[in-house]
Amino acid sequence: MKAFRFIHAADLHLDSPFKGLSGLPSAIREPLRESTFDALTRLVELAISERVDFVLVAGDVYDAADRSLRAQLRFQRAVETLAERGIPVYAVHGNHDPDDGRKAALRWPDSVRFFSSAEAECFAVTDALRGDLACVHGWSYPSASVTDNPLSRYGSPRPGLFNIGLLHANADGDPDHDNYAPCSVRELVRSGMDYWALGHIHTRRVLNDSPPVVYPGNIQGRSVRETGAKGCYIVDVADSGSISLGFRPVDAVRWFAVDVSIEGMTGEQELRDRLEERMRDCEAEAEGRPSIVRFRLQGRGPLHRTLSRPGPVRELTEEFRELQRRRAEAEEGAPFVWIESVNVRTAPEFDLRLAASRNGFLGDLLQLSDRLAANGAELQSFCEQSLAPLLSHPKAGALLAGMLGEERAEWLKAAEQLALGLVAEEEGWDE
Ligand SMILES: [Mn+2]
Repeated sequence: MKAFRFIHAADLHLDSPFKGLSGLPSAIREPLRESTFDALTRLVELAISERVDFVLVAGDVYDAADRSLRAQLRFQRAVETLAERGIPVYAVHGNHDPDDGRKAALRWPDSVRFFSSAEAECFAVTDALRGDLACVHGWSYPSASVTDNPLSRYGSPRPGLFNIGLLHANADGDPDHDNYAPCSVRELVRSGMDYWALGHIHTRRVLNDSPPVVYPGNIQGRSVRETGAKGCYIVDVADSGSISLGFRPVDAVRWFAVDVSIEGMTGEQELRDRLEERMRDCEAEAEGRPSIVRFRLQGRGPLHRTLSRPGPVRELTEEFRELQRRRAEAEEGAPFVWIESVNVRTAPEFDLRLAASRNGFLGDLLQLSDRLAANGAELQSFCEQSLAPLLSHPKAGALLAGMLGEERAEWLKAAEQLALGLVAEEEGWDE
């Protein structure tokens, strides 16, 4: 077998809209809006500097089925740049950019292969000097929702070649993602392919070592749910056939979710110092990139009293943002650390729950809260009843209905703590 190396990337989501950020200062918003494109540029630079033989993209090249022209032009430019260096690109389309989506009439270089959605295809990767290096099997989503097992479409591996399966799918049914093209890791392992280049799950993970079954994750985090380094794998296949993987970050802006405990803090200064320290940690970890961070304040302590009013946290956040905005405006590409939000989930130093459980009225309230927390359906209908006037509002209702699904457990906890806190204050428990 001939030695070669390739890049396995997935879920480029080019031109992701980054909703909800319209209120950001432009020096913060623009790098974020450009981040999926900048990550693509870094991917191309990496392919060239590492002299890879080819690049694989395992679906969701574009963020939306109606693919913006800008996204298509940027991808075209990327494959053209790679073509000039003799690096071909193999791509399948996934649930975000299915084959029935809107496509601009563009001229693509011969070096890029978009796999058909009619049937799985198999392309041999051929090097002018070394001959056939590998064989890439792939298939694109015909429409957004593919719910049957895709494996039956894939042909058998070609004997004598290194066989790669390029597939956008939810292997082993990750419950956090839409269950498109469900299949099992066992089936993939048994298929006879030498490497499974998967896409769809945005978190990087290696599901099997031999043969490798791999999700590289997306190349750029798109929200606070997609934190940490994002990038691709460089895969080296030795002439002995042994395979080694190296992760390489290419993200342009990095997201962080950081928990901070208020335990032991007595005043605002300590909170400010701690947040500043954590922002410096983010900056160091982001290695020169801008970062966006969501803080979650947790734990028990005397500072809870200050934090239970919205003012102090908001004002502290605004001060930090102002400094970072100035920094971003002063220098293009500055590694600013923007605070996305600060969620307060703290509790008073004094264990209100314990005290309240001994109080008749509050004891009942806690029992109700515990029962609702343990029963999703009951909590759902409780929230619907309590929020009925808001839910019937034409605009607020739709917004709220979406949040109700995801955040009702947090709302219940917050309501419980608020009720306990108010009664405790009234009755002077913690004094
Ligand atoms: Mn995706």
